[in-house]
Amino acid sequence: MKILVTGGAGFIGSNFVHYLYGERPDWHITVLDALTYAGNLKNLEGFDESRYRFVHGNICDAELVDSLFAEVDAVVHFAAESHNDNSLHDPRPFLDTNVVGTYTLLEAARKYDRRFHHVSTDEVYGDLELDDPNKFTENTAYNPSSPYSSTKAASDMLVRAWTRSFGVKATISNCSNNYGPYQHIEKFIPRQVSGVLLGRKPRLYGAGANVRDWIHTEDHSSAVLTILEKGKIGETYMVGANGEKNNKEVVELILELMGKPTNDYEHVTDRAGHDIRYAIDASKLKRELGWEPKYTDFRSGLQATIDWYTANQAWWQPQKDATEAKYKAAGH
Ligand code: NAD
Ligand code: TDX
Repeated sequence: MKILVTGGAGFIGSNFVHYLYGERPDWHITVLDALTYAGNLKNLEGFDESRYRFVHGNICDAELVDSLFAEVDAVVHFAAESHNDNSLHDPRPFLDTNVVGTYTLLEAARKYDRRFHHVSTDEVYGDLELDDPNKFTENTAYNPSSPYSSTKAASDMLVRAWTRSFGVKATISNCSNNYGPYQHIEKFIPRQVSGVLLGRKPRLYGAGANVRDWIHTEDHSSAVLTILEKGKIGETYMVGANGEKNNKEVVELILELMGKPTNDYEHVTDRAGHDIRYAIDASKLKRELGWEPKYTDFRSGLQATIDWYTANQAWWQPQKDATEAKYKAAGH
């Protein structure tokens, strides 16, 4: 099996490549990544050249994409502009990569009749009230809030249309918030952990009541591989691990695990259009494909993540000042 992984130098993509490399020793992996601010070749060290190659390029480059699709059997598509706050400041790259990039890949999947798995997010469904007993399912109506989530929703729609109209052999997964190693320090958990390591206080948007449904990135990887191998063409699968926590609880736990007073944080300007709550019902994936998450103890998963950022300061330190300068300009 020869597989192309787009966005494999980012957070979830690189964790997936490490997972796949360990789980499927007879597969050959090609990573296509543009190495934007979010991509880092240090995330992809230690692979044998006979089983892995890196291609530096853009998913909007139709000629390059065509040549790579010609050589592989299947594609897993992680590449995206992924940060909501960036999308509020400058939406254009989100349109280019998330919409035009996905379109470019779909045209190649159609031409070469390649198996295509599209990695998407629960944010396409908008948000839930804090007291809503329902969770997102595969049948929830699309209702995205931000430029980021609207471009991901658009990309999901393109995948569905290319499957129905052109017979592209595609599946889609919509996953909740991931955490774990190699996550860019612009994101909530690594921003706070790296800040505390530098003696700074965590910064909570608004009151901190917003809820996210956390899943360890390794469980996302196992879900994607399960869907790639066993998923039914044309189907969508929700991916989540019953990890609902409000942001204040997460900050307090980070402070506790890092030996600081649990009230030692600041409230800062809220995000415009900030989604209240995400919650995933992953029962279809469990029932139909037999997937189960393994890393469901958030406390120990968070402790391991804190340990990783503590041991890998050289990995994140070069990006800290530029990341915080962007936040300062936005009042966060
Ligand atoms: P990330 O920002 O860490 O990584 C994105 C990667 O894509 C980077 O390596 C970047 O260089 C690459 N990239 C960006 N534009 C590109 C382009 N035009 N051509 C080629 N490569 C390009 O993102 P992530 O958090 O790892 O998210 C990966 C995927 O998972 C995204 O599709 C995202 O929507 C989805 N997702 C993320 C989460 C989450 O919690 N982070 C949850 C659910 C779904
Ligand atoms: O400093 C912060 N303080 C804070 O309170 C930051 C950076 C965030 N927050 C809040 C906003 C959110 O409620 O924490 C929560 C998580 O924020 P992000 O890490 O920016 O993630 P989110 O906006 O929930 O989106 C993430 O999950 C879904 C990923 O970035 C997306 O790519 C994925 O689709």
